[in-house]
Amino acid sequence: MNELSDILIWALPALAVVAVGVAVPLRRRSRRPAPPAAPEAGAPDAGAPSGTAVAEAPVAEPATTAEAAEVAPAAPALETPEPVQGRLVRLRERLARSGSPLGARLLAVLSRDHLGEDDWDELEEVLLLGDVGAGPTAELLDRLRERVRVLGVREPAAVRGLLRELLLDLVGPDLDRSLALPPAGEGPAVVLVVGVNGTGKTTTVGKLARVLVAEGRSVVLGAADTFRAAAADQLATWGARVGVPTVRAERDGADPAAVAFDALREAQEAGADVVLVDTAGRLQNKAGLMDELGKIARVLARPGPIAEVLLVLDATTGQNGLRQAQVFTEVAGVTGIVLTKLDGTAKGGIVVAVQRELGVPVKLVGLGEGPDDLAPFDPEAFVDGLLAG
Ligand SMILES: Nc1nc2c(ncn2[C@@H]2O[C@H](COP(=O)(O)OP(=O)(O)OP(=O)(O)O)[C@@H](O)[C@H]2O)c(=O)[nH]1
Ligand SMILES: [Mg+2]
Repeated sequence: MNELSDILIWALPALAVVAVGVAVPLRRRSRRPAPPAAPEAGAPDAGAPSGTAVAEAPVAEPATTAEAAEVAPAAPALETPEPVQGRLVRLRERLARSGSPLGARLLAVLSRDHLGEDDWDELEEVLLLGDVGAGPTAELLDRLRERVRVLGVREPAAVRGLLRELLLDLVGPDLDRSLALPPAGEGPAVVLVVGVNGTGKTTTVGKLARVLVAEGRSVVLGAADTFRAAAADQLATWGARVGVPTVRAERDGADPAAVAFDALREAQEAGADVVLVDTAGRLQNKAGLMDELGKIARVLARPGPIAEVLLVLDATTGQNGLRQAQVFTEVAGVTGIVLTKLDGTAKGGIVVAVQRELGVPVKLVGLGEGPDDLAPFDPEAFVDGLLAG
C-alpha cells in the first residue's frame, strides 16, 4: 500500500508534468526582492475602454526603487520558480505537521486492541473536529465498522489500513484535478480566480503564474480587483518577479470587467498561453460583488469558454467558508477549488466537505505564504499527511 502511494505521489498530475529544465534561464535570488518600481503607466492600447496599463516585465533587481528608474536592466534578473515535483513531498510533510492533532488522535484510538462503543464515538468526534463534515463522517464510520466486522479485522495496523482506504475513497482518488489548459501555443486560455476577501486569491494567482512559467507557458495577469488600491500593485509585484506582465486599471474603481477584457485582449495580442484574472473579494454589498463577477465571467467567455474558474477557499475558516463559497459557485460556474492555508490548520478534512457541498474537485492547495507554496492536490499524499500521527 505504501509503495503504491509513493509511486502515485511521484506520478504527477498533468499540471506538474513539465517543471524541470524549463526555459527560465535565470539567476536565483536568495532574498525577497524590493517591490518593483511603480509600473510604467505607458499606454500600450490607445482607446482601451477601461484605460488600462500593462506593467511590463521583466524588471531590474534594484537595491532601492529609486535606483530602478535609472538602472536599465542589462540582463533581466528574475526568479526561477521551484520545480513543481518537490512540492508534493512538502505537502505531505506540512500536512503531517499541521494535521497531526487529527492524525495523532485517530491513530491513538485505532491503536487500541478492541474498539468499543466509546472508541467509535471518539473516532466520530475526531473526524468532526477535523472538519470532515457530519454526513461524510457518518458514512465513513458506518463503512469502517461494517468492514471491521465482516472481515473480522482486529489488529490496529489493519484497521488503520482500512481507514486509509475509506478516507481516500471519500476524497475521491479518481477525480480529474488537472487544470484544463490547452497545450502551449493554443491559448490564451482564461483562468478566472474568485473567492471571499482574504482567502488568498491574489497570492494564488501569483503562485500559479510561477507554476505556469516553470512549465514554460507564457502568462498575462489581469488585475480585475479595482476595489482596493493596493490590489493591482500586489499582483504586479508577483508578476514582475517571474517576468509576467500585469494589465491593470489606471485609476481605482475602474470597471473590473473592462480590465478583465483588456487583459484577455493583451494576452491575445501577445500570443500568451494563459491569462490569469484576479478579482475582488469584497464590495460594498454582496449583490454588487456577484453582479460584478457575473459580468467579468461573461466578458471573458465572449471569445470562447473560460478554461478554469478557480474558487479560492481558506481551509482555516472551515464550514463557514463553505457556505460563502456556495454563492460564488452559483454565480461564476466554478470548475475547481484552491484550498489555501492548509499549512495552518488541523482541519484538513474540509477537503472532503468542500467537494461534497460544491460538487467541484480540489485542484490545488496552498501550503504557506512562500512564493512556491502551491501544489497540485494529490489525494494519496493528502490522506497520508492526515494520518501521519
Ligand atoms: N499560511 C498561508 N497563508 C496564505 C496562503 N495563501 C495566502 N496566504 C496569506 O493570506 C493573506 C491574504 O492573501 P491574499 O492573496 O491577499 O488574499 P485575497 O483573497 O487576494 O484578499 P483580497 O484581495 O482582500 O480579497 C496573505 O497574508 C497571504 O500571504 C497559504 O496557503 N498559507
Ligand atoms: Mg486580492
